[in-house]
Amino acid sequence: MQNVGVIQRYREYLPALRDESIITLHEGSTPLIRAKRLEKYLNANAAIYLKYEGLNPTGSFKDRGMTMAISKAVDEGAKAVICASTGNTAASATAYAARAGLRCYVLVPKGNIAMGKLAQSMMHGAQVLQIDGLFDEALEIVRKITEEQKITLVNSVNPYRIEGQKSAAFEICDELKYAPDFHALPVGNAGNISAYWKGYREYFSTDKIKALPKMIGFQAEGSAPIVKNRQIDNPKTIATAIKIGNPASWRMAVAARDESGGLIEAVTDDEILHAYQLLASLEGVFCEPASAASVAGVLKLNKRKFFSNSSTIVCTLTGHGLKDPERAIESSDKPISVPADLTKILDAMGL
Ligand code: AN7
Repeated sequence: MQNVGVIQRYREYLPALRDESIITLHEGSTPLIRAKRLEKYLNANAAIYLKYEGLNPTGSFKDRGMTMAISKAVDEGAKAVICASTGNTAASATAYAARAGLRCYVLVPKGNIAMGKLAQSMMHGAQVLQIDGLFDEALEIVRKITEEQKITLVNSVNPYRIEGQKSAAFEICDELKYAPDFHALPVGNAGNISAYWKGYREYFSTDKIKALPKMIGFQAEGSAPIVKNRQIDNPKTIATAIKIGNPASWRMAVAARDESGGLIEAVTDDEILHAYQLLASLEGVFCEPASAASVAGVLKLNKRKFFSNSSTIVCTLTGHGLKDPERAIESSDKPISVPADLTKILDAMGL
């Protein structure tokens, strides 16, 4: 069956749009992968699923919201769009804007965005502005720009982004035929956890599911404003995607946590990198470091026997590992150099 994209698949749950305004790269319908080797490793009597959002067209979950935000911009006659980004929003916005024929500006924190994401943004013909500053400052600036200029803001403060992103929760329920007991996510600007919670609640209120999941979110220890309940002025983490000190959807994320009876906790960079490597080596699933925060959090909670027997846990893996090749190479054993000689190669292989 052809993947028609998020808007056409879930149109009845989304704001109205004219057909001719729809801009899609056939995002969504990503795999929900059972992680049996990870379950065994955890010694957990739980079913763990990975929602592999790295398989969206630009390699992250942002495409779900971007198809909606860019289509709405087209519907409303916009000529240009702008966003601040730690990388993935920029990669997605530039691709969808290119497809729509819209001008696109992206502001990214210089030196703090993974190479793959920068490459994507540069390829799609957008104006890429690197600022000497943090994501939080970039977001403040683009908000000011869009108050004064006729440019549409496509960060997740644009409500259509959340509308599109909630489709991931629908897909999980459609596939499992129920909602998981727990849904684990990395939390950065806090739009995605809010979007999933909105999706689950809508399915609950239309009787598509009989129970709601507990939302469990994870921030990086050095960049955990929601956990610490205060803005972080100098956020630090190797997971550059979630290096955010003052999340735009802070209040919505706290509501998702509290209404669902879940939690938002911190995981260290070491815990993130450990989960990142485990996913690749145990499950064959390559995600970017920030994405692994969801699994790092599940590992941490599992150690303190947080999950009851036979729970179903879904972990969203928000972005593809190829986004950040430098981190992957840094985190792995180096390849062995050998001459093109059979005997020497067999010797190196230990055979
Ligand atoms: C891989 O691209 O904020 O909590 O500007 O790229 O919804 O912000 C990215 C965020 C998790 C956090 N995982 O999601 C941006 C940006 C990855 C991400 C998050 C991001 P939110």
